[in-house]
Amino acid sequence: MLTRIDHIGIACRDLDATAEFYRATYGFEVFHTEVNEEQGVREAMLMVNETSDGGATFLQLLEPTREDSPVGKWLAKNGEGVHHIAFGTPDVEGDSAEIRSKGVRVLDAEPRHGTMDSRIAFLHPKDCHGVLTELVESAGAARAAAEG
Ligand code: CMX
Ligand code: CO
Repeated sequence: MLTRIDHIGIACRDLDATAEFYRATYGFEVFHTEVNEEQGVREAMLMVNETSDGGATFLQLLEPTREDSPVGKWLAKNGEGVHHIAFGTPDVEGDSAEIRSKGVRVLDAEPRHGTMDSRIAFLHPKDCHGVLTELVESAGAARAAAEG
């Protein structure tokens, strides 16, 4: 069951300059930074709020590490802007299977490594009315579920 918005992914050309815009304009501080070579991104997570299931809601700023990555290709075509939305779940495998059974292409046969030790899976934007959609099982949400 999807329980919250985990993050909104925003493609940018200059991660540090974009993070500074969010700090100066809204007061959002960088909570975490990471390079995810598998996804081809350098990213910064800005926390907007915490949630009761052990997860939180973030903005995820994404700078491509290579031009042929999903974000690199998307930036070349569209310029900077909102790239994807991500829903939080305590059970990414279960939700992926259920959503797949409804005819939506799940791009990741097995969940992949996401930011802050989360486990993630993407849904094809063409099956989601044009919105690239990510499912996220955060390490914190998984812990909260295990503790009951
Ligand atoms: N949102 C909406 N539509 C998108 C999209 C996006 N982010 N990215 C691509 N599309 C659309 C394109 O506009 C294109 O549509 P048209 O055929 O109508 O022009 C179509 O999908 C195919 O696009 P493409 O440029 O040829 O790209 P690919 O098919 O090679 O890849 C996708 C598209 C979604 C399969 C790929 O981007 C992907 O696997 N994404 C998941 C991984 C990812 O995005 N990682 C980065 C974020 C990491 C993180 O959040 O941690
Ligand atoms: Co994301």
